[in-house]
Amino acid sequence: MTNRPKRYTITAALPYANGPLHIGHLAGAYLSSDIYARYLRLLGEDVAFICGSDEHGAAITIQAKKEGTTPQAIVDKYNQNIKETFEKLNVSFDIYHRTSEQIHHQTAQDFFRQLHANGEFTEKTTEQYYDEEHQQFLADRYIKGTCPKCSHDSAYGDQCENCGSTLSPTELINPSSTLSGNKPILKSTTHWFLSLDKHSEWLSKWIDSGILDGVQHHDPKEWKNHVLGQCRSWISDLQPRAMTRDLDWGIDVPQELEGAEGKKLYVWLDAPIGYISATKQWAKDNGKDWELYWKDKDTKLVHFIGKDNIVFHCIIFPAILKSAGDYILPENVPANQFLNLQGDKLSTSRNWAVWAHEYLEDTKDTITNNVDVLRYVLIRNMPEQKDSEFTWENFKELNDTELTAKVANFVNRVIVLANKYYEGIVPTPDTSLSIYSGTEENKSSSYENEIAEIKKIVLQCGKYIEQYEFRNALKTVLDLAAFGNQFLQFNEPWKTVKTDPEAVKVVLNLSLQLVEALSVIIQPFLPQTSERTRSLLNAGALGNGAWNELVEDLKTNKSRIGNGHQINKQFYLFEKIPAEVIDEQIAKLGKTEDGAIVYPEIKEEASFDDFMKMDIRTGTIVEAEKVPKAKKLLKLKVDIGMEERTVVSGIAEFYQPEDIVGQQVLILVNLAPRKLRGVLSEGMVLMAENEKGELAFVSPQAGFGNGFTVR
Ligand code: B3M
Ligand code: ZN
Repeated sequence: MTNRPKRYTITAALPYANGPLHIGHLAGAYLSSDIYARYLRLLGEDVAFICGSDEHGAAITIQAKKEGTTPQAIVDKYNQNIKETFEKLNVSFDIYHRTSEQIHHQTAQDFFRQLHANGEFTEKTTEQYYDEEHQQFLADRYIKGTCPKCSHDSAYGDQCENCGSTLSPTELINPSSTLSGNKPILKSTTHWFLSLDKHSEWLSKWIDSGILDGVQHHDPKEWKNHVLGQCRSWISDLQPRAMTRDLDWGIDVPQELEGAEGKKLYVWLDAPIGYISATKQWAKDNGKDWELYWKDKDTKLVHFIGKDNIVFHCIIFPAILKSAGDYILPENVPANQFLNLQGDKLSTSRNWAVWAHEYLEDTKDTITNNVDVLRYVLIRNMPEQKDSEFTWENFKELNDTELTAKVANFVNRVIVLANKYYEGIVPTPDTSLSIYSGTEENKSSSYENEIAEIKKIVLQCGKYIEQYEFRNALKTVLDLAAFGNQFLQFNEPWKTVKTDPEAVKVVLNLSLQLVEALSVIIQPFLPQTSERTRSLLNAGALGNGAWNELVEDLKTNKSRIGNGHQINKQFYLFEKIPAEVIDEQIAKLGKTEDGAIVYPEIKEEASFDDFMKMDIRTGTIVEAEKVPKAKKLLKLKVDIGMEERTVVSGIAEFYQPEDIVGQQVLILVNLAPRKLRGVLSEGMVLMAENEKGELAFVSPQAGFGNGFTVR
């Protein structure tokens, strides 16, 4: 074994308490962190697994406005909902805290004071967008506009969700306030900026070589490429970043500081400190010393997050931790990418999502072991290195062909045969007898060799988990079940039980040991299945250190399900899913709870003059081609009567260039021209978008001429 740290602090991104959890969240930060924490506990390690609700920031206040209620009511409602869902999914946090707790406000303010005292801030007065009607500065998410990078028309002030670029509000083209819909004005305001630029030297050394204060802190080769890539592109251009906001919801800037009135801490300063406050609370409740988990060099800190949180955890939070004093930094940040659903991006507003709490409710009587089926499918498809895809068809397929046909089938066969031949009493094997191997047909083997095979798989599984390769790790669990199935198949105890009963005792004893090993290594992934399997074996609950004990026992050939032990009667761990159950789930996508389609909200009122400003005309596409290296964009030539216009249009996912030449369209011809991927776009072809995000042309009646206005 490699040198292990004394303890682990494992964090999972604090979900915003502004809505329920969907499968994208689970496949992002939560199942990965749960596997890792569970595994380490099974190794007997000292683990603090930390999470909680992120209850501040515009994500909350915007949702409150949408639901016509207060931010407090929103966070109370969703904190409860999220916490319960995590419990039902058996995500094993040691604490699920809230950033609204007093202990957190205190901790975050103390950090701010410390950074302030250490001279980490500069106060700067800058011009920021302000909504005159609402008399409010517009932070990040309160501003929408066209993305300067990909021309997506509803990018936020801090980020474009279409192309993933990080933005600042003033970069947006045609910015508008999400509060009033008005064009915001610029107004000056003073804020505290964290001088990130001062930290770029040690940060880039730390990211690139893993060296911190002259010593090897971690091996950067163990970090994911996409994480390192994002970090490097940020480090090359570190700018001071405002750590306060003009808001009325959040943690107050310490009021003794001059100019603090009306200012709140930036949510990305506040939220990560939430990991520390949560640890304090947990330590207090459990008689532990929180400082060991955040300050002792022999503690390994790992942050589990989704890819949209990388810079905050790899650059900004480390800079804060280091500036504040003697805190440790993360040894890894194994961020996951995004999960898509049935061929499209997850979208909360279009209800293109599978909500965990709804799934659990919908399937509790129709899918056997429904919690673990969902966990299994999400781990099998975890977006570890690149975006991945969830489909209900694949969900059924994996349940039927892997969980049912391999795992449940193997365990069931062993339990049934042991009950049938020995009334459920574990037979005593003559370990000197020869039997067939589970690895290759007709290969003769021994009890000892087969135990060694099991051990190999168990060790491989652990190795993968330590490398954050959870998909591969889960595959080894499946390998163990497949190995067991083959072992039975090659030995055919049902044929030889009469002719060679002594060999059959060896085969079934070994099979029971295999089932027990399976119940251990499956635990980090499918905890309920582990429990159910152990109940079939009539074996006790797995305690801390159980994985180590298993490995030790496998090394010394000690049976873990002893001779003469009484097991229980069979029941199925998993069963095939009826097609209707899946069909029902597919039908729900893009609809509200009562089956109605989710229509976009009606926008703010526009005046007749606003409308008349837009010059919309009839036209016909006369040429179309792909834009190189842009999978969404087509370059079109549109005939508008008096001339031809070049337009770059984001429709490539729905239309082939050759199919749309001759298509009549409506085109906005007086939109300010702009360059996209080096091509000057001189207008916008109007498209209708449905609840699934599919696009369709809007055109005049066939044969209507080009160049005429629409009004
Ligand atoms: N709540 C962002 C998110 O949900 C944020 C994570 C905070 S982690 C400290 O994507
Ligand atoms: Zn964009």
